[in-house]
Amino acid sequence: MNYQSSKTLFERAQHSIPGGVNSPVRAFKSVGGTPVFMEKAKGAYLYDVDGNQYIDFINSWGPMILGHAHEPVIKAICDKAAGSTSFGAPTKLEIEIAELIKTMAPNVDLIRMVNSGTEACMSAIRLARGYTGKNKFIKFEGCYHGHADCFLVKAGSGVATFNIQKVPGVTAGVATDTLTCPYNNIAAVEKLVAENRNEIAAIIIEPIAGNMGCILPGEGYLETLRKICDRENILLIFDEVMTGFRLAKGGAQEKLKVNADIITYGKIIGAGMPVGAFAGRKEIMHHIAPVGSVYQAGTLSGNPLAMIAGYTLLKELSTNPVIYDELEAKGAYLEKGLSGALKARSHAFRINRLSSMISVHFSDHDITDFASASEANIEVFNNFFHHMLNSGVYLPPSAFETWFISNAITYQDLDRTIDAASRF
Ligand code: KE4
Repeated sequence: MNYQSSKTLFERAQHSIPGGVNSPVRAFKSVGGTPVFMEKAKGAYLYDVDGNQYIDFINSWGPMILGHAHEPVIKAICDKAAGSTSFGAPTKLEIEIAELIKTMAPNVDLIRMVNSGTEACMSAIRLARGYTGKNKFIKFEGCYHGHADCFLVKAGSGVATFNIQKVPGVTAGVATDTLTCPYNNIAAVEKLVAENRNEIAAIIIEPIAGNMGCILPGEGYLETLRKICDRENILLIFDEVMTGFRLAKGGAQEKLKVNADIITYGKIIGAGMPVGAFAGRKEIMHHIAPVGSVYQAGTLSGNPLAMIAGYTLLKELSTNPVIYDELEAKGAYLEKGLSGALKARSHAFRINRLSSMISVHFSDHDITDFASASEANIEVFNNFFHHMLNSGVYLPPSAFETWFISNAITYQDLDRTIDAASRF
Protein backbone atom coordinates (compact mmCIF):
# COMPACT_ATOMS: atom_id res chain seq x y z
CA MET A 1 0.00 0.00 0.00
CA ASN A 2 1.21 3.50 -0.82
CA TYR A 3 0.68 5.89 2.12
CA GLN A 4 2.73 8.81 0.79
CA SER A 5 -0.04 11.41 0.81
CA SER A 6 -1.03 10.39 4.36
CA LYS A 7 2.58 10.75 5.43
CA THR A 8 2.80 14.23 3.90
CA LEU A 9 -0.51 15.32 5.43
CA PHE A 10 0.40 13.92 8.86
CA GLU A 11 3.66 15.87 8.83
CA ARG A 12 1.78 19.04 7.87
CA ALA A 13 -1.07 18.43 10.35
CA GLN A 14 1.29 18.35 13.32
CA HIS A 15 2.20 21.99 12.74
CA SER A 16 -1.38 23.09 13.37
CA ILE A 17 -3.14 20.35 15.39
CA PRO A 18 -1.80 18.72 18.60
CA GLY A 19 -0.36 15.39 17.44
CA GLY A 20 -1.89 16.05 14.02
CA VAL A 21 -5.26 14.68 15.08
CA ASN A 22 -8.44 15.95 16.69
CA SER A 23 -8.82 12.85 18.83
CA PRO A 24 -5.83 10.92 20.23
CA VAL A 25 -6.93 7.38 19.31
CA ARG A 26 -6.67 8.31 15.62
CA ALA A 27 -2.92 8.95 15.86
CA PHE A 28 -1.72 5.33 15.54
CA LYS A 29 0.57 6.07 18.50
CA SER A 30 0.22 2.64 20.05
CA VAL A 31 0.23 0.62 16.83
CA GLY A 32 2.98 2.75 15.30
CA GLY A 33 3.25 4.08 11.79
CA THR A 34 1.44 6.96 10.11
CA PRO A 35 -2.29 7.46 10.56
CA VAL A 36 -4.15 7.03 7.30
CA PHE A 37 -5.92 10.18 6.17
CA MET A 38 -9.34 9.42 4.77
CA GLU A 39 -10.82 11.10 1.71
CA LYS A 40 -14.33 9.61 1.62
CA ALA A 41 -16.34 6.52 2.48
CA LYS A 42 -19.36 4.67 1.10
CA GLY A 43 -21.12 1.65 2.56
CA ALA A 44 -18.55 -0.69 4.11
CA TYR A 45 -15.56 0.98 2.45
CA LEU A 46 -13.16 3.77 3.29
CA TYR A 47 -10.99 5.47 0.67
CA ASP A 48 -7.82 7.19 1.81
CA VAL A 49 -6.00 10.14 0.25
CA ASP A 50 -3.73 7.76 -1.65
CA GLY A 51 -6.72 6.03 -3.21
CA ASN A 52 -6.42 2.87 -1.12
CA GLN A 53 -9.71 1.12 -0.28
CA TYR A 54 -10.36 -0.47 3.11
CA ILE A 55 -13.10 -2.61 4.58
CA ASP A 56 -14.07 -0.50 7.60
CA PHE A 57 -14.38 -2.04 11.07
CA ILE A 58 -14.29 1.28 12.91
CA ASN A 59 -17.33 2.87 11.24
CA SER A 60 -16.57 6.20 12.92
CA TRP A 61 -16.27 4.28 16.25
CA GLY A 62 -19.84 2.99 15.96
CA PRO A 63 -22.30 5.39 14.29
CA MET A 64 -22.22 3.89 10.78
CA ILE A 65 -24.35 0.85 11.61
CA LEU A 66 -25.87 0.87 8.09
CA GLY A 67 -22.63 1.90 6.43
CA HIS A 68 -21.11 5.20 5.38
CA ALA A 69 -23.00 7.84 3.39
CA HIS A 70 -26.26 5.94 3.89
CA GLU A 71 -28.41 7.60 1.24
CA PRO A 72 -31.57 8.33 3.24
CA VAL A 73 -29.43 10.00 5.93
CA ILE A 74 -27.43 12.08 3.45
CA LYS A 75 -30.57 13.20 1.60
CA ALA A 76 -32.29 14.12 4.88
CA ILE A 77 -29.31 16.24 5.99
CA CYS A 78 -29.06 18.03 2.63
CA ASP A 79 -32.78 18.81 2.52
CA LYS A 80 -32.80 20.01 6.15
CA ALA A 81 -29.71 22.21 5.73
CA ALA A 82 -31.58 24.42 3.29
CA GLY A 83 -33.73 25.58 6.21
CA SER A 84 -30.73 26.58 8.36
CA THR A 85 -28.33 24.53 10.43
CA SER A 86 -29.42 25.70 13.87
CA PHE A 87 -31.99 27.92 15.54
CA GLY A 88 -31.25 27.75 19.25
CA ALA A 89 -35.00 27.41 19.67
CA PRO A 90 -37.25 24.37 20.14
CA THR A 91 -38.36 22.47 17.05
CA LYS A 92 -40.97 19.80 16.22
CA LEU A 93 -38.22 17.48 15.03
CA GLU A 94 -36.76 17.28 18.55
CA ILE A 95 -40.12 16.03 19.81
CA GLU A 96 -40.33 13.50 17.00
CA ILE A 97 -36.89 11.95 17.67
CA ALA A 98 -37.55 11.87 21.41
CA GLU A 99 -40.90 10.13 20.83
CA LEU A 100 -39.25 7.69 18.40
CA ILE A 101 -36.55 6.79 20.94
CA LYS A 102 -39.23 6.21 23.59
CA THR A 103 -40.76 3.57 21.29
CA MET A 104 -37.35 1.88 20.93
CA ALA A 105 -35.62 2.09 24.31
CA PRO A 106 -37.29 0.52 27.33
CA ASN A 107 -37.77 2.50 30.50
CA VAL A 108 -37.32 5.99 29.00
CA ASP A 109 -39.90 8.65 29.89
CA LEU A 110 -37.78 11.71 29.07
CA ILE A 111 -34.61 12.26 27.04
CA ARG A 112 -32.29 15.28 26.83
CA MET A 113 -30.16 15.77 23.72
CA VAL A 114 -26.54 16.93 24.00
CA ASN A 115 -23.63 17.00 21.54
CA SER A 116 -21.38 14.10 22.50
CA GLY A 117 -21.15 10.96 24.58
CA THR A 118 -18.92 12.83 27.01
CA GLU A 119 -21.60 15.45 27.61
CA ALA A 120 -24.21 12.74 28.04
CA CYS A 121 -22.18 10.85 30.66
CA MET A 122 -21.03 13.90 32.61
CA SER A 123 -24.62 15.17 32.70
CA ALA A 124 -25.81 11.75 33.89
CA ILE A 125 -23.38 11.84 36.83
CA ARG A 126 -24.44 15.39 37.74
CA LEU A 127 -28.09 14.33 37.56
CA ALA A 128 -27.46 11.28 39.76
CA ARG A 129 -25.71 13.47 42.32
CA GLY A 130 -28.48 16.05 42.21
CA TYR A 131 -31.21 13.40 42.51
CA THR A 132 -29.61 11.39 45.36
CA GLY A 133 -27.82 14.22 47.16
CA LYS A 134 -24.69 12.03 47.24
CA ASN A 135 -21.31 12.80 45.66
CA LYS A 136 -19.34 9.64 44.94
CA PHE A 137 -19.75 7.26 42.02
CA ILE A 138 -18.25 3.96 40.93
CA LYS A 139 -16.77 3.42 37.48
CA PHE A 140 -14.94 0.33 36.26
CA GLU A 141 -11.29 0.04 35.28
CA GLY A 142 -11.00 0.09 31.52
CA CYS A 143 -14.42 1.59 30.95
CA TYR A 144 -14.44 4.92 29.12
CA HIS A 145 -17.25 7.45 29.49
CA GLY A 146 -15.68 10.35 27.63
CA HIS A 147 -13.09 12.87 28.71
CA ALA A 148 -14.87 14.75 31.53
CA ASP A 149 -12.45 15.12 34.46
CA CYS A 150 -14.33 12.75 36.76
CA PHE A 151 -14.07 9.87 34.28
CA LEU A 152 -10.35 10.09 33.55
CA VAL A 153 -9.50 7.72 36.37
CA LYS A 154 -8.36 4.25 35.24
CA ALA A 155 -10.21 4.85 31.99
CA GLY A 156 -10.20 2.78 28.83
CA SER A 157 -9.95 3.73 25.14
CA GLY A 158 -7.16 6.22 24.49
CA VAL A 159 -6.27 6.59 28.16
CA ALA A 160 -5.53 2.85 28.29
CA THR A 161 -3.97 2.84 24.83
CA PHE A 162 -1.44 5.45 25.89
CA ASN A 163 -1.16 3.92 29.41
CA ILE A 164 -1.79 7.30 31.05
CA GLN A 165 -1.87 6.43 34.73
CA LYS A 166 -2.77 9.92 35.97
CA VAL A 167 -4.13 12.55 33.60
CA PRO A 168 -2.50 15.95 34.32
CA GLY A 169 -5.13 18.58 34.94
CA VAL A 170 -7.55 16.21 36.68
CA THR A 171 -7.37 17.45 40.26
CA ALA A 172 -7.26 15.21 43.31
CA GLY A 173 -10.45 16.98 44.39
CA VAL A 174 -12.28 15.70 41.33
CA ALA A 175 -10.80 12.21 41.51
CA THR A 176 -11.67 11.67 45.21
CA ASP A 177 -15.33 11.18 44.35
CA THR A 178 -14.52 8.72 41.56
CA LEU A 179 -14.29 5.19 42.96
CA THR A 180 -12.97 2.47 40.69
CA CYS A 181 -12.91 -1.30 40.70
CA PRO A 182 -12.39 -4.15 38.22
CA TYR A 183 -15.15 -5.05 35.73
CA ASN A 184 -16.90 -8.39 36.34
CA ASN A 185 -16.02 -8.44 40.07
CA ILE A 186 -19.04 -8.11 42.37
CA ALA A 187 -17.01 -8.54 45.58
CA ALA A 188 -15.00 -5.42 44.67
CA VAL A 189 -18.24 -3.45 44.22
CA GLU A 190 -19.65 -4.70 47.52
CA LYS A 191 -16.40 -3.68 49.26
CA LEU A 192 -16.55 -0.13 47.84
CA VAL A 193 -20.21 0.17 48.77
CA ALA A 194 -19.50 -0.96 52.35
CA GLU A 195 -16.55 1.45 52.66
CA ASN A 196 -18.61 4.37 51.28
CA ARG A 197 -22.07 3.57 52.60
CA ASN A 198 -24.68 6.24 51.87
CA GLU A 199 -22.12 8.30 49.93
CA ILE A 200 -22.45 6.74 46.47
CA ALA A 201 -24.82 8.42 44.02
CA ALA A 202 -24.29 6.14 41.04
CA ILE A 203 -22.63 3.18 39.44
CA ILE A 204 -21.85 3.89 35.80
CA ILE A 205 -20.99 1.00 33.52
CA GLU A 206 -20.66 0.06 29.88
CA PRO A 207 -23.11 -2.89 29.90
CA ILE A 208 -20.93 -4.42 27.20
CA ALA A 209 -17.48 -2.89 27.70
CA GLY A 210 -16.05 -1.64 24.42
CA ASN A 211 -13.06 0.42 25.52
CA MET A 212 -10.72 -2.34 26.61
CA GLY A 213 -11.57 -4.40 23.59
CA CYS A 214 -15.03 -5.95 23.74
CA ILE A 215 -15.72 -7.47 27.17
CA LEU A 216 -19.01 -9.12 28.08
CA PRO A 217 -20.57 -9.03 31.56
CA GLY A 218 -20.36 -12.37 33.36
CA GLU A 219 -23.50 -14.41 34.02
CA GLY A 220 -25.68 -12.45 36.48
CA TYR A 221 -23.19 -9.59 36.84
CA LEU A 222 -25.45 -6.76 35.66
CA GLU A 223 -28.44 -8.26 37.47
CA THR A 224 -26.43 -8.22 40.72
CA LEU A 225 -25.34 -4.62 40.14
CA ARG A 226 -29.04 -3.80 39.71
CA LYS A 227 -29.84 -5.47 43.05
CA ILE A 228 -27.00 -3.63 44.84
CA CYS A 229 -28.25 -0.30 43.46
CA ASP A 230 -31.82 -1.03 44.57
CA ARG A 231 -30.63 -2.07 48.04
CA GLU A 232 -28.33 0.95 48.52
CA ASN A 233 -30.38 3.74 46.86
CA ILE A 234 -27.70 4.09 44.16
CA LEU A 235 -28.63 4.97 40.57
CA LEU A 236 -27.47 2.49 37.93
CA ILE A 237 -26.26 4.32 34.81
CA PHE A 238 -25.83 2.31 31.60
CA ASP A 239 -23.41 4.06 29.30
CA GLU A 240 -24.92 2.94 25.99
CA VAL A 241 -22.97 5.35 23.82
CA MET A 242 -21.63 2.30 21.94
CA THR A 243 -24.35 -0.30 22.59
CA GLY A 244 -27.42 1.93 22.22
CA PHE A 245 -29.44 1.05 19.09
CA ARG A 246 -26.55 -1.27 18.08
CA LEU A 247 -27.19 -4.48 20.05
CA ALA A 248 -30.95 -4.20 19.55
CA LYS A 249 -33.56 -1.49 19.02
CA GLY A 250 -33.59 -1.13 22.80
CA GLY A 251 -29.83 -1.51 23.11
CA ALA A 252 -28.27 -3.38 26.01
CA GLN A 253 -31.31 -2.92 28.23
CA GLU A 254 -33.36 -4.97 25.76
CA LYS A 255 -30.59 -7.40 24.78
CA LEU A 256 -29.43 -8.16 28.33
CA LYS A 257 -32.85 -7.66 30.00
CA VAL A 258 -31.55 -5.37 32.75
CA ASN A 259 -32.96 -1.87 33.21
CA ALA A 260 -30.82 1.07 34.28
CA ASP A 261 -32.02 4.25 35.98
CA ILE A 262 -30.24 6.61 33.57
CA ILE A 263 -29.09 5.64 30.09
CA THR A 264 -26.61 7.59 28.01
CA TYR A 265 -26.46 7.54 24.23
CA GLY A 266 -24.17 8.75 21.46
CA LYS A 267 -22.77 7.66 18.10
CA ILE A 268 -25.69 5.90 16.33
CA ILE A 269 -28.24 8.40 17.77
CA GLY A 270 -26.62 11.07 15.55
CA ALA A 271 -25.81 8.84 12.53
CA GLY A 272 -22.32 10.37 12.48
CA MET A 273 -23.43 13.91 13.37
CA PRO A 274 -22.46 15.24 16.84
CA VAL A 275 -25.21 13.96 19.13
CA GLY A 276 -25.37 12.48 22.61
CA ALA A 277 -28.28 12.09 24.98
CA PHE A 278 -29.21 10.98 28.46
CA ALA A 279 -32.57 9.55 29.40
CA GLY A 280 -34.56 7.92 32.15
CA ARG A 281 -37.72 7.84 34.18
CA LYS A 282 -39.66 11.06 34.76
CA GLU A 283 -39.02 11.10 38.54
CA ILE A 284 -35.28 11.35 37.82
CA MET A 285 -35.25 13.43 34.63
CA HIS A 286 -37.52 16.08 36.19
CA HIS A 287 -34.52 17.15 38.28
CA ILE A 288 -32.92 18.53 35.10
CA ALA A 289 -33.34 22.28 34.39
CA PRO A 290 -35.63 23.96 33.57
CA VAL A 291 -37.98 21.63 35.49
CA GLY A 292 -35.50 20.99 38.28
CA SER A 293 -32.28 22.67 39.34
CA VAL A 294 -29.66 20.28 37.95
CA TYR A 295 -28.34 22.61 35.29
CA GLN A 296 -27.34 21.27 31.88
CA ALA A 297 -27.37 23.18 28.60
CA GLY A 298 -25.98 23.35 25.05
CA THR A 299 -26.10 25.87 22.21
CA LEU A 300 -26.35 23.24 19.51
CA SER A 301 -28.23 20.58 21.45
CA GLY A 302 -31.06 19.25 19.28
CA ASN A 303 -29.94 21.13 16.17
CA PRO A 304 -31.90 20.23 13.06
CA LEU A 305 -29.12 18.61 11.02
CA ALA A 306 -28.05 16.26 13.80
CA MET A 307 -31.65 15.49 14.68
CA ILE A 308 -32.75 14.71 11.14
CA ALA A 309 -29.69 12.49 10.64
CA GLY A 310 -30.35 10.59 13.85
CA TYR A 311 -34.10 10.43 13.28
CA THR A 312 -33.68 9.03 9.77
CA LEU A 313 -31.26 6.32 10.89
CA LEU A 314 -33.20 5.36 14.01
CA LYS A 315 -36.48 5.25 12.08
CA GLU A 316 -34.95 2.73 9.66
CA LEU A 317 -33.59 0.65 12.54
CA SER A 318 -36.90 0.75 14.40
CA THR A 319 -38.97 -0.33 11.38
CA ASN A 320 -36.51 -3.03 10.19
CA PRO A 321 -35.51 -5.06 13.27
CA VAL A 322 -34.33 -7.81 10.89
CA ILE A 323 -31.19 -5.64 10.60
CA TYR A 324 -30.19 -6.86 14.06
CA ASP A 325 -30.55 -10.48 13.00
CA GLU A 326 -28.40 -9.75 9.96
CA LEU A 327 -25.75 -8.07 12.12
CA GLU A 328 -25.74 -11.02 14.52
CA ALA A 329 -25.31 -13.47 11.62
CA LYS A 330 -22.44 -11.43 10.14
CA GLY A 331 -20.80 -11.13 13.55
CA ALA A 332 -21.04 -14.87 14.14
CA TYR A 333 -19.69 -15.58 10.65
CA LEU A 334 -16.71 -13.27 11.19
CA GLU A 335 -16.00 -14.72 14.64
CA LYS A 336 -16.04 -18.28 13.29
CA GLY A 337 -13.92 -17.37 10.30
CA LEU A 338 -11.34 -15.42 12.31
CA SER A 339 -11.13 -18.23 14.84
CA GLY A 340 -10.43 -20.76 12.09
CA ALA A 341 -7.91 -18.45 10.41
CA LEU A 342 -5.98 -17.61 13.60
CA LYS A 343 -6.04 -21.18 14.95
CA ALA A 344 -3.69 -22.11 12.17
CA ARG A 345 -1.25 -19.35 13.19
CA SER A 346 1.26 -19.45 16.01
CA HIS A 347 -0.24 -16.94 18.43
CA ALA A 348 -2.72 -17.82 21.18
CA PHE A 349 -5.82 -15.66 20.85
CA ARG A 350 -9.27 -15.01 22.25
CA ILE A 351 -12.21 -13.47 20.43
CA ASN A 352 -14.90 -11.61 22.39
CA ARG A 353 -18.15 -10.75 20.67
CA LEU A 354 -21.73 -9.73 21.19
CA SER A 355 -23.74 -9.11 18.03
CA SER A 356 -21.79 -6.62 15.88
CA MET A 357 -19.20 -5.69 18.53
CA ILE A 358 -16.12 -7.91 18.37
CA SER A 359 -12.46 -7.84 19.39
CA VAL A 360 -9.42 -10.08 18.98
CA HIS A 361 -6.95 -10.41 21.86
CA PHE A 362 -3.64 -12.25 21.48
CA SER A 363 -3.68 -14.05 24.80
CA ASP A 364 -3.87 -17.60 26.13
CA HIS A 365 -6.42 -16.66 28.79
CA ASP A 366 -9.97 -15.35 28.73
CA ILE A 367 -10.37 -11.58 28.56
CA THR A 368 -12.86 -10.58 31.24
CA ASP A 369 -11.55 -7.27 32.60
CA PHE A 370 -8.95 -4.56 32.11
CA ALA A 371 -6.16 -6.53 33.79
CA SER A 372 -6.58 -9.55 31.50
CA ALA A 373 -6.93 -7.27 28.47
CA SER A 374 -3.70 -5.52 29.46
CA GLU A 375 -1.85 -8.83 29.83
CA ALA A 376 -2.59 -9.77 26.22
CA ASN A 377 0.26 -9.45 23.73
CA ILE A 378 -0.09 -5.87 22.50
CA GLU A 379 2.92 -6.14 20.20
CA VAL A 380 1.36 -9.04 18.30
CA PHE A 381 -1.89 -7.07 18.06
CA ASN A 382 0.02 -4.10 16.61
CA ASN A 383 1.64 -6.33 14.00
CA PHE A 384 -1.77 -7.85 13.24
CA PHE A 385 -3.23 -4.36 12.84
CA HIS A 386 -0.65 -3.37 10.22
CA HIS A 387 -0.91 -6.71 8.43
CA MET A 388 -4.65 -6.21 8.11
CA LEU A 389 -4.28 -2.55 7.13
CA ASN A 390 -1.88 -3.51 4.35
CA SER A 391 -4.42 -6.13 3.31
CA GLY A 392 -7.12 -3.46 2.94
CA VAL A 393 -8.85 -4.06 6.29
CA TYR A 394 -9.11 -1.07 8.63
CA LEU A 395 -9.27 -2.09 12.31
CA PRO A 396 -9.28 0.20 15.34
CA PRO A 397 -5.61 1.20 15.88
CA SER A 398 -5.57 -0.11 19.46
CA ALA A 399 -5.95 -3.41 21.31
CA PHE A 400 -8.20 -1.48 23.73
CA GLU A 401 -11.00 -0.86 21.26
CA THR A 402 -13.92 -2.76 19.80
CA TRP A 403 -14.44 -3.49 16.13
CA PHE A 404 -17.86 -2.44 14.82
CA ILE A 405 -19.56 -4.32 11.98
CA SER A 406 -21.88 -2.34 9.70
CA ASN A 407 -24.78 -3.95 7.89
CA ALA A 408 -23.38 -2.62 4.63
CA ILE A 409 -20.61 -5.24 4.85
CA THR A 410 -21.09 -8.27 2.63
CA TYR A 411 -20.15 -11.89 3.22
CA GLN A 412 -17.60 -11.43 0.45
CA ASP A 413 -16.03 -8.60 2.50
CA LEU A 414 -16.05 -10.86 5.55
CA ASP A 415 -14.33 -13.61 3.56
CA ARG A 416 -11.69 -11.12 2.42
CA THR A 417 -11.16 -10.14 6.06
CA ILE A 418 -10.89 -13.76 7.16
CA ASP A 419 -8.51 -14.55 4.30
CA ALA A 420 -6.28 -11.64 5.30
CA ALA A 421 -6.21 -12.89 8.90
CA SER A 422 -5.27 -16.36 7.67
CA ARG A 423 -2.13 -14.86 6.13
CA PHE A 424 -1.00 -13.19 9.37
P1 KE4 B 1 -17.68 11.07 22.77
O1 KE4 B 1 -17.56 12.23 23.72
O2 KE4 B 1 -16.33 10.69 22.16
O3 KE4 B 1 -18.78 11.29 21.71
O4 KE4 B 1 -18.20 9.79 23.58
C1 KE4 B 1 -17.47 9.38 24.70
C2 KE4 B 1 -17.79 7.93 25.01
C3 KE4 B 1 -18.65 7.64 26.04
N1 KE4 B 1 -18.98 6.35 26.33
C4 KE4 B 1 -18.48 5.32 25.60
C5 KE4 B 1 -18.87 3.92 25.95
C6 KE4 B 1 -17.60 5.58 24.52
O5 KE4 B 1 -17.11 4.54 23.81
C7 KE4 B 1 -17.26 6.90 24.21
C8 KE4 B 1 -16.31 7.25 23.07
N2 KE4 B 1 -15.73 6.16 22.39
C9 KE4 B 1 -14.43 6.41 21.79
C10 KE4 B 1 -13.93 5.10 21.17
N3 KE4 B 1 -13.62 4.14 22.14
C11 KE4 B 1 -14.49 7.52 20.81
C12 KE4 B 1 -13.30 7.64 19.88
C13 KE4 B 1 -12.41 8.78 20.24
O6 KE4 B 1 -12.21 9.04 21.45
O7 KE4 B 1 -11.91 9.43 19.27
